[in-house]
Amino acid sequence: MKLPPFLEEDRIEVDQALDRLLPPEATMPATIHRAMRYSVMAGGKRIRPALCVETAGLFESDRRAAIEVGCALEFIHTYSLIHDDLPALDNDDLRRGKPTCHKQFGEAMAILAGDGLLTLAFVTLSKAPIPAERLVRVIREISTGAGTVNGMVGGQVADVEAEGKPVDAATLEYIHRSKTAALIRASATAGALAGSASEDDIARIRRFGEKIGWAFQVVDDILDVEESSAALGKTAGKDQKQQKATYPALYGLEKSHETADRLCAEAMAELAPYRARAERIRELAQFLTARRA
Ligand code: GRG
Repeated sequence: MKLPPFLEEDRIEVDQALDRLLPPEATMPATIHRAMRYSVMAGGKRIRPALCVETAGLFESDRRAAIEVGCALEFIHTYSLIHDDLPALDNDDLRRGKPTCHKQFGEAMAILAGDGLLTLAFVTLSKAPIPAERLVRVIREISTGAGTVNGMVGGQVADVEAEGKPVDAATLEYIHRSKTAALIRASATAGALAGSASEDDIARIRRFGEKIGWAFQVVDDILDVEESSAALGKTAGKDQKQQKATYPALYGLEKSHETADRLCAEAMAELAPYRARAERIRELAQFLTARRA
């Protein structure tokens, strides 16, 4: 899919850094390194690294440090996709327009490639050129966002447990805010922390990330109903088939669009103090919530 020009610029830079940070394919044991590279380099939009780099750019910051933190986020995100696609979870054959990791390398190697990427994320963070006190906060922000308490894994657990059951509004909100918004919030906040943001700025960026991440998942639910598999690069219509807890299922499409718009407007309002400096982040937020794939 076509990305806006500045996002394409970030993507190219992030891809170069990912290539540098991933162990070469021939490194022993070669199979896992091939599988890790296959999934990371399969062509994601690199939204989480872009959010990290662009929020860092609002403040005094070292772009190389923000790129490396962004790569750690992309390793975690890719691990979550690999594991989510496994037969025991979503059982998907297609991801980023290619066969899923377990289809290509087998289930055992896909599980291990996910484990390897999660671990590599923290090796990468530990080496990022950021003052130690700030770096510890970056690590706490990201590990919490990826974790079980209001984080990505916790949200995934609630999502699995809600399958096939009628779900109430509070559970649906918990799933979306934890499964998807938490890592997106961590991406934006880590960027602010990697730069010279004040405590007020950090809190503001965290609220922005939370709202835009939540809106992103509502839009993802909508796209699953409205778009084809070819346009999405993954299997469309799966949510309904698997009786997943989604906004369209609980509220219908029209109300889901309204919710996405409202969350997006609330996120944008948090950026007001940064005026023209936040133009790229506004564009990115718009892309996230208007995207067609
Ligand atoms: C811990 C196993 C485990 C899963 C965590 C993230 C996740 C939960 C599951 C992945 C599937 C899914 C529907 C996630 C929702 C977030 C989302 C829309 C992911 C796709 O992200 P993009 O659009 O993908 O950034 P690319 O391929 O561009 O990186």
